[in-house]
Amino acid sequence: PASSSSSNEKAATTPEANEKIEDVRVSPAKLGSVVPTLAFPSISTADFQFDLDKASDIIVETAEEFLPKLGSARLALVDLSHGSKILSLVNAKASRKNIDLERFFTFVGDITKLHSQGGLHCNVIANAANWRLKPGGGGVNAAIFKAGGPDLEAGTRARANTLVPGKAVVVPLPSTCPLRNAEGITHVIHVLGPNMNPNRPNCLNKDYTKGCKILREAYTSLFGGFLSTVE
Ligand code: AR6
Repeated sequence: PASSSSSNEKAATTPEANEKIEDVRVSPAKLGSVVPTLAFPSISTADFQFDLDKASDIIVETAEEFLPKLGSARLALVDLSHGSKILSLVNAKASRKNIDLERFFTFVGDITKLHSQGGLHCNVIANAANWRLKPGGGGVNAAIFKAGGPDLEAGTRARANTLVPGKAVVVPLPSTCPLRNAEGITHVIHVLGPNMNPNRPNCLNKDYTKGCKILREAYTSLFGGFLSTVE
């Protein structure tokens, strides 16, 4: 592990010098095993039909705002395919800003299998939930509830029965939960984003003034919830 490999160097160098050595030597993959990391899907941009360009602005801006509060913790936007448009937009916009790209990055994979299949260790994952906090319904919600099993359902119920758009709820996972055993995930944060799909509840009928406000609140609530698990 990273900590033991640096113990000899610590004795021989000043703390400042030692920190520098660790910065260069420890690979991001190794850091992944110790650094608190939130993996999150793009909220509202698939089933809820939110505009991708507007969503990518909000993701990058809220991440930029939270990174200084998060210490060394990392934020990873995840999607299923290398062709993901939201990942490309966010990558392009983040690279134009003064953002630490080691702590804010995109990753391709199934959010329920990031450690076992993708080699990325995230201790917290976010879910793009529905207002009833119910399993199923497709998308990332169905995948996360399936992977979390009854423990995730019970843990969710213990915290909340419903969610309003723009809000998030943090659910700690017990040691029996498969997401915790197999993937090292200690918390799932359910987030309800704004809905632009006329076939789903609370449709905003393309009102992007409201929609953008709610999506911004959703990410603020999500990153704030992650911050509470780090502190
Ligand atoms: N791993 C990573 N990303 C995923 C996965 C996965 N397993 N599955 C989907 N995505 P969506 P929404 C990406 O539709 O738009 C649900 O039925 C996907 O490519 O899951 O907020 C709920 O019950 C997209 O980028 O969420 C709600 O009713 C992102 O996750 C409603 O859909 C979000 O897509 C929420 O709709």
